[in-house]
Amino acid sequence: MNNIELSKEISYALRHAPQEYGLHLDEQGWVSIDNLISALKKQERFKLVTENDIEKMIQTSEKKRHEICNGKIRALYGHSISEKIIKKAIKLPDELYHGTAHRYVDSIFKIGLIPKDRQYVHLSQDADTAIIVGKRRDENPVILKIDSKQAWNDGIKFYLGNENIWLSDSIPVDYINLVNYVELKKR
Ligand code: HQG
Repeated sequence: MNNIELSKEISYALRHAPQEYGLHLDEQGWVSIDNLISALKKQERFKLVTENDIEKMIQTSEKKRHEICNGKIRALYGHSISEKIIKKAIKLPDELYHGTAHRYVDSIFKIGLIPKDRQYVHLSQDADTAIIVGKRRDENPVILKIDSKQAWNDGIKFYLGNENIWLSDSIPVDYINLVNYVELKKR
């Protein structure tokens, strides 16, 4: 068992398939860490997993995907389960970014950003994070700048994922602008 395997398994359980592990998320996505550990231990490769292993995995991960508090654990973003996780709406930066693939751009400029298979659209706090996200789908990703200040003023809600990731229900075309990726790379 390594940290990446453990992180992926916990993300799968807490974002996409809690029922496969006999878990039920509360409305903010929390489950008892003991219940998660018992469920993981049923698999040979996780049979020795401890709470300490999970804490270490979270601390050493390059992204803050999970959070532990008072004997509970939750995924901070990325959910696809049908029961929507309630996120707190809070004030956000004036601009946010979204990295995506060229092949999606026409559709995005027709209907806006939509959550697709997840519960929320995922937006990045800065362009560098957006480039990393976009590179998952396109070697030279398209970076979109979101006028979050205007969107917020017009009543669109944003929710905090972690310190780099913001969430929204959807982003209409009016608030989306193309950023020149070549310009970003020169910085
Ligand atoms: C695109 C990872 C066509 C959207 C990342 C994206 C992130 C549209 C794809 C987090 C569209 C969905 C989420 C439209 C949106 N037409 N395509 N109207 N609207 N799309 O994976 O934001 O490593 O669900 O541009 O780093 O790429 O797992 O979302 O390309 O933070 O922790 O549809 O997941 O984090 O893809 O990534 P995703 P995402 P982890």
